[in-house]
Order: sequence, then structure tokens, then C-alpha cells
Amino acid sequence: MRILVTGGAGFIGSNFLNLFVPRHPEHTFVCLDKLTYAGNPLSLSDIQGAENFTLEVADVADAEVVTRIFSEFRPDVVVHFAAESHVDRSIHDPGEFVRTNVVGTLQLLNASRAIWKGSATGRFHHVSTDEVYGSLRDDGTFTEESRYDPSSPYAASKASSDHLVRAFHRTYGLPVTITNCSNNYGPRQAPEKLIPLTILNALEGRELPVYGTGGNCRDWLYVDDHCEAIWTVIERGQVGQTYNVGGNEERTNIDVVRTLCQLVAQQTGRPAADVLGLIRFVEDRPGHDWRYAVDSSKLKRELGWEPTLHFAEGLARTLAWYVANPSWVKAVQAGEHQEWLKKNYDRRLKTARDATERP
Ligand code: NAD
Ligand code: TDX
Repeated sequence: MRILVTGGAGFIGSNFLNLFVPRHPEHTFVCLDKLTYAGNPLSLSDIQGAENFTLEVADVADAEVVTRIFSEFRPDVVVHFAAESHVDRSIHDPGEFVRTNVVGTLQLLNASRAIWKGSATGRFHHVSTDEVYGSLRDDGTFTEESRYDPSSPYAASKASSDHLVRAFHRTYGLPVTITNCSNNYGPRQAPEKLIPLTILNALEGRELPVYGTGGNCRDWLYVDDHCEAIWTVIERGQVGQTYNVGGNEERTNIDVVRTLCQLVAQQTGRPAADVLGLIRFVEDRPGHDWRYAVDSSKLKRELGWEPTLHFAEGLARTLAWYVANPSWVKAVQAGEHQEWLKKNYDRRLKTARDATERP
């Protein structure tokens, strides 16, 4: 098969390619990526020389370029990861999220339709998020039947793209599948997201921002488990279907941050109290979803997928990866995006309700 992976230089896409390019020498992979601040060629260095892998630097929202790449490569499968993915950035500048996540998805759907011409042999797999369902209170879980109710511009743009993917199936018969996944963590995630940000700040002795009370809850899934779920759906999922993917590992943000502080203390030999003392409760995220929890029983029942790695082990593995890859970290921290992040956190820290940890 010829497999086109969009956004393959980002966090999940690069883990997907690092897993499946070596495992499947019989398939050819092309990564289509704009290399925005979130795309890092170093994340693909292990497979850069592989005979079955090529990187095409291109923008998914550029119809002309997308059409050219599709007509040259003629993919059998499209795995669509490319997106603007950070909720805080979407609050600051929603336009880019609509352009990449909505218009970009539309261009890829058009290009897929043009080359598959109504045949049911291709497959467009859309990688989406549980954030399209909005927020849960203290109980319940998201199922595939949950109502779409996105809170942030990021979530709204992903919801739009999901609707377009389904519309292309219903209207034109395009062979599509969708996965809606909970929060991922693991190697190669940019330190704008909670877990890598906390790991790197704690290792380097910087303050650890926790939004609001820290009581917001996320359902964490190790990135390789997500990649295996996507592969399972591509191989055996039913066309037109949506599958939820979750880790069954719900944690409050403050629990996650405290656990990471303990792990970093063990790793560095520093007293745990010193690392925990870096925690700062800061101004909350506007429209902050309270809780996500995903019911992935459909994926287990119909296709036999379930998560394999427990959160404690996954966190230890993730910390070990960041410690073992200082050149990756240095390259990411040299990016201009770090300036934006720093300003964002400085502002939040200034308006912090407390300078010290709440009990
Ligand atoms: P990421 O931000 O780490 O990577 C995004 C990648 O897309 C980068 O390589 C970037 O260069 C590329 N990209 C951005 N705009 C582009 C454009 N216009 N054209 C081509 N490439 C472009 O994101 P991620 O965390 O790896 O997420 C990947 C996908 O998975 C996204 O669609 C996201 O919505 C979805 N998802 C993420 C999570 C999570 O926890 N990270 C959970 C569920 C679903
Ligand atoms: O510094 C921080 N402090 C903090 O308390 C950051 C960066 C985050 N948080 C909180 C906000 C969230 O409740 O931690 C939680 C996780 O935040 P993020 O890492 O920004 O992820 P989230 O907003 O939950 O979205 C992620 O999961 C779903 C991804 O970024 C999305 O792309 C994915 O769709």
C-alpha cells in the first residue's frame, strides 16, 4: 500500500511513522507536513534514510500542492494527523485553526475523492479528538453517540473537520473512518502541552503552571497505544464508522503534575519538596473543559483494541525519553514559538491567585 501521512513530523504522526515505517517495509509512506513550529524533522531522524519513506514539505490547505502530491503518489490510504493542536494558541489566534484544520481537511478530502473516483478501495482516516464532545462534569463518559459540543476554537475546528469527513462519506461515498481520542502523552511531544512542559520545567528548575484549581481531569493514553488503535481501524475498521479511543486513566491535572515532580525528584536526586515547591496555580484557561473520559468499548468489542501501557509506566518512559534526548529538547527550545509560550506563561504567572501551592 501507498500510505500518505499528513502531520507526520508532529507528536503523534512522528510516533506513528517511527512505529510503522520499519514494521512494514512492504508499504511506502509519504509524510506531508508544513513543518510549522510543531513539526520537527528531528522526530523523524530514525527513519530519514529508510527506502520506504519520503518527507514532502507542504501545506494541507494549499489545494494546488495537495493535488500535485496526490496525483504523483496516488495514495491507497491517507492518515490525516496535520492540525493546529494547542488549545491555548487557538484562544489567542483562531484563524489559523480554521485554515489548517477545516480548509486543510477539505482540500485533502477533495484530493482523495479526485484520485479514488468513487471506488471503495481507498481509505481516508481522520485523526480527531474527544474535545469535540465538550466537557463532562464529575461522572459519565463520551461515547460515539455523545452530542458534539466543542468549547475552544481548536475543538470547534476539529468538530467541523469531523463533520466534513462524514459528509464526504454520505454525499460522495468516500471511504472514511474517524477516531476520536483522549489526551496523548509520550516521546516527541512539544513542551507546550502539560506533560512535556512539566517534565522540562521541573528538570530545569522552572515554575510549573497549573491552570485554575488543578481539579480539571483528563483521560491519558500513551501515544503508541493510540497509533496501534489507528492502525487497527485502518486495517479492520468499518468504512463510515467512528471509533472512540481512550486510556481509562483519568487523572486530575494537579495529580499528574505532582506525580511528575516525584519522578523528577527520583531522577535528579533533588528533594521532592523542592520540586513540588515549583508548582504555581495560575489564571485559568477561558472555557476550560472540566473533565474528559472516553468509553472505547466499541473499539475493543468490534476490533479487539485496548490500551497496553499503564499511566505510571508510561510517565516513567516519557521522562526517560526527555532525559535521553537533550538535542531534540534543545532544538525545540530554540524555536521562536518558545517566545510566545514564555509570554503566555509570564502573563499567567503574574495573575496567579497564589504564589504557593494550595493545600
Ligand atoms: P502536533 O501539533 O504535535 O503536530 C501537528 C503537525 O501538523 C506538525 O508536524 C505540523 O507541522 C503539521 N501541520 C500543522 N499545520 C499544517 C499544515 N497547514 N499543513 C501541513 N502540516 C501542518 O499535533 P499532535 O498532538 O501530534 O496531534 C495530531 C493530530 O491528532 C491532530 O489532528 C490532533 O487534533 C489529534 N489529536 C491529538 C491529541 C493529543 O493529545 N495530542 C489527542 C487526540 C487527537
Ligand atoms: O501549563 C499548563 N498547565 C495546565 O494546567 C498546560 C499547558 C495545561 N494545563 C491544563 C489544561 C488542561 O486541563 O492541563 C490539561 C492538559 O492541557 P493540554 O496539554 O494543553 O491539553 P488539552 O487542552 O487537554 O488538549 C490535548 O488533548 C486533546 C491536546 O492538546 C489536543 O490536541 C487534543 O485534542
